[in-house]
Amino acid sequence: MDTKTIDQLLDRFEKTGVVGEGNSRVKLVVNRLVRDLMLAIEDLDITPEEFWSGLNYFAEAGRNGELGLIAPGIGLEHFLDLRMDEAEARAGLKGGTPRTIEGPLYVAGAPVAQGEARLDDGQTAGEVVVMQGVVRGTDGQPVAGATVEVWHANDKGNYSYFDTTQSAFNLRRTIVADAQGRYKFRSVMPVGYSCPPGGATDRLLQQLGRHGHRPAHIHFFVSAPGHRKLTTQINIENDPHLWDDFAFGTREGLVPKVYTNNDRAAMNALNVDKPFYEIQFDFTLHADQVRAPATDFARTRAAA
Ligand code: MBD
Ligand code: FE
Repeated sequence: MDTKTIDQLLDRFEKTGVVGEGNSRVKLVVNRLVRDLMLAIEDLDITPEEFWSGLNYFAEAGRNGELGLIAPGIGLEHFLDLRMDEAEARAGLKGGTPRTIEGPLYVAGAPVAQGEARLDDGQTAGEVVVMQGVVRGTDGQPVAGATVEVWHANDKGNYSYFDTTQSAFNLRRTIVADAQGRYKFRSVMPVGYSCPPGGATDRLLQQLGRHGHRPAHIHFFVSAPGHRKLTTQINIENDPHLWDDFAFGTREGLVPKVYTNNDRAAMNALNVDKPFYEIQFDFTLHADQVRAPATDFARTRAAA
């Protein structure tokens, strides 16, 4: 079918069964996506079998909660980040800690701690890591009382809540920075996540000739009144997948040095008998900016 015929068909569809105005934005977006899909079916000569297998594929992915994993896996979540970067640049925003994808594994409602927290429940295997830093504005001034939400995987790459073998909110906290903008936490070193084997995302990636692994990382939402919410992650250096992330989340500026602390007194203070890791990382937030799209946009998330 040629494009003109497709457009005539769509024109008829859009005028059939009309009972009211509907929502103009939804109409615009849906009509566009349907047209793009029809053009793709035509150009690629997508067979009925392929069409229905694709439809049922998405149905299964939805039933199994994997749509939020397919979005980063095909690069769409990173694409949204790059578009937000462009919008901020157009609004004249410069500097600030780079954003990167949230992913599908945040859970709202983590315990709140003042200044410092221990993220692991004491029963979680893994090497001890202490991470700390300061939240600042782009003017370099500390942001007193900034909120640092942190979440990460355990030493098997699994996240509490989704992995029901872990205790509630294990490796998840909301840390309120002190009057000098400082936050600090102790936890256990995460290992990179892998897509559930045999699941919708994993099978798709296999067909694309790609793996479903992420490098080890720690997620953050950093927010404060008068500032743009920052969604980001740090990556653990030397991970084999550091620059080969199936979700395209690794960015320059988000790979801090990981130090090994083997000082006996420091080990005693943490009650550990082995050297532990230390990471220093400061966050820089942009001030509120009406000329750039909001970064604290609504998104349905798990809550416990
Ligand atoms: C993750 O842990 C993650 O951070 C992303 C973006 C996708 C899947 C799993
Ligand atoms: Fe993650």
